[in-house]
Formats: sequence, C-alpha cells, structure tokens
Amino acid sequence: MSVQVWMHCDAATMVPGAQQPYGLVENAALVVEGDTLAWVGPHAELPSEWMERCTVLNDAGGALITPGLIDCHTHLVYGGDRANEFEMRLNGASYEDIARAGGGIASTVQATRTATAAELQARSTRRIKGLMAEGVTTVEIKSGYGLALEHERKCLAVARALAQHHAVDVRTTFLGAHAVPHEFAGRTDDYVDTVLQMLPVLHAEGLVDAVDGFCERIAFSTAQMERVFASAQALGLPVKLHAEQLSDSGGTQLAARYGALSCDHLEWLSAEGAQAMAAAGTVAVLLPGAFYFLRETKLPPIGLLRQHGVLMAVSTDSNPGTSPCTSLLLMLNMACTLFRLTPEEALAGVTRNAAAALGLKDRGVLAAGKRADFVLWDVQRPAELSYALGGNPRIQTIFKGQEVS
Ligand code: DI6
Ligand code: FE
Repeated sequence: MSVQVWMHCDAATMVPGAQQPYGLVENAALVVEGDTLAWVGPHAELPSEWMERCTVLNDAGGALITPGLIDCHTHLVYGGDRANEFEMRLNGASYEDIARAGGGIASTVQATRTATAAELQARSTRRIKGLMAEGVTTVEIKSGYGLALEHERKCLAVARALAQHHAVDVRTTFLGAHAVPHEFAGRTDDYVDTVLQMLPVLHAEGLVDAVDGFCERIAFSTAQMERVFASAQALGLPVKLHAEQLSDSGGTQLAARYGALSCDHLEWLSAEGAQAMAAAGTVAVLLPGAFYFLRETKLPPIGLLRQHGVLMAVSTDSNPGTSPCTSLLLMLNMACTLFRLTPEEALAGVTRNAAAALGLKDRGVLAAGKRADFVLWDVQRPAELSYALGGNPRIQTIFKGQEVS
C-alpha cells in the first residue's frame, strides 16, 4: 500500500478538546496510508518507521491543512431556477402574484419533473463543482422537488451518479415531505400516504441514506411528520428535520424523540427544543444563506445552543428558492457575521459537526484512522477562511488519499 507523507504545513486538525484552538498543530506532518490517515502530529515527533515506509514525500509549501469540508444540507439537484422570481420581486411583484403565476416551490417541482436525468445531472454538476472548488469533499443532497415516485427516484439517482463522476462523497436524503404537490392540493394526509409508499421502494433501490421533512404551518404538521419518521425508523433509516424555520411548531422535540441526526434552520427554536436536542445528541444545522436571502430578522438562538452544548453545523442549504448558493466559504463568513459564531465554531460547523449531522464517524477531523480527505489552503491562520468575502485560497484537495485534479 502507498504511504504518503505530507510535511511543511500547519494542520487545523479540528480534534475536539485539543489544547490549541482548532486542534492546531504547527510544523505538522500527516501520513496517509492508502485512503486513510495513519498518523498526524508535529513533524519533529514523526516516528521514523513512517519515513522508512514512505513511498511519496509531499512538500505542502507552508500551507494550512484542514479536514475536507462537508456541506451537510443541500437541495442541489433541481430543474430550472428562480432568478425570474427574484427579479419580479425586486420589480415590485408580491409573493402572492408570483404564486398565482405558478411560481415558488411549485415552479421548481414543475421544472424538475420536466427535466431529464441527463439535464439534471448537467445542471447539478455545475453546482457540485462550485462546492468542490472550495474544498468540499462530502455533500448531502436531498430530494424533494420531484414529489412523485419516478421524479424522486430520478433526483436521488442523479445525486448518487454525481459521486460516481466526481471526487466527492454524496449522502442522499429522501425529502418526500418537502411540500404538497399540486395534484394533492388540500389533501395533505393523502400525500403523506404517498410519501410512506415511496420511502420503502426508494430505500430498497439503495437510494436513501436518511429521511428529512419540512415541519411548518405551510408544510407538514408534527403529526404528519411523525408518520414519516415512524416508517423511517421501521426501515432503520436515520432522520433529520427542517424545524422551527418560520415558527416554533415543536418539530425539534418530535425529531429528538426519534433520535434525529440533525434539526436544521432553527430560527424559532425554544429553550425546550434546545434541551431536547441536547438530550438526544441532535446536531443544530445553521443555514445563514437562507437567513440572508429571505432577509430574515429572527436569529437562531446561538446562546441557547451553546448553553445546552448542542453541536452546531453550518451549511449552504443550496436550493433555488431560499439559498441559491454554492459557496461554503461564504457560509463560514455569514455564520460569523450574521449569527456571531466564532471562526473556530464556524470551521467546526463545516468539518467535525457537519460529519456528526450526517452520522459519519470516519471524517471531519484530521486524526489517525480517519479518511484522508483534506484541503491545503494558502492562508496563515484558520480564521482567514471565514474572514474573507470572496476569493478562494484553496491550493489543493486530497480525497481518499488522492489528489483531486
Ligand atoms: N426550507 C427552505 O428554505 C427550502 N426548503 C425548505 O424546506 C425552500 C425551498 C424552495 O423555496 O424551493
Ligand atoms: Fe433546506
């Protein structure tokens, strides 16, 4: 097996509880055996056996190395876009005008259903390449713009195919309970029946890693979400939830009862909700892009999350309606400027805690035994990654031990 040694670098290992902020190791060395990190620490302490076994010696040129970034909440497979609606609104059209003209989420569902798998793949490739350009090595992708078996299947299969064509890992999430499609208007419970029929079929086809829903007055109630969660649980699938984005509807407590991996958005999260998440070990996924794009003013209760020790992740929410974004670095900045996360919390949010939000124990930190997914950055200190607005200091990405071209 190949043994690569990386030297002449600083490593923000993001190992929790380390003495240095960011788990920083100055003058570090990393040893990669095959696709796995075999040793990480100060170069001066590198055991000589690794140098003896080394097949490739890499000079990182003084770069800062972080774990590969993880975007743990995206809806990046969809047809069309909503730039026209953005423009209409800025020209004075109301949300209702747009909805009456078939706009909003319904227009994305229509465009997604009409698109072929090849078209969706081409459009999604652009988006995933945008994320990868900034050092993303794992992406979660939700369905939820098909809302019918064949179209949900098409989107999840495209998500899986992206990982086959690119040096990135994709985790798929079934979000059949995203919105009620027009053919079920006024019959939400009947649509939930359909969601319950789709889930085992798509799961049997190997297309589903987790199950999500949109729990909100304008989408699905806690009672309806509970039906979806119960069937996910019966299949042994982990759950997540878009919770407390527009109101406090108690979705968090429901999700916690099902041991949810994450609750996402959380602007309206209550103290009880935060407590329930802490007790269940549910990660809070913060989505500053949607907050910004919707010009939201209600901030997620960061103090409450810190107080209860709830892990915080940060993600793009990449979607056409509320966060048409493919820059995770910009989200780092917005998590700091809008939500007042520290740069260290923000970086943990796209590495270690994003891995936790996906239930992945093999990545998110630089340590022996973890996957060799990491990024070389042309920065002096980790805070530069969240400080800069635009500009991309990535030098190189290593995915499963291999350089990404
Ligand atoms: N919350 C969101 O912000 C997006 N989905 C969700 O559940 C919005 C999706 C869209 O408008 O297309
Ligand atoms: Fe979302």
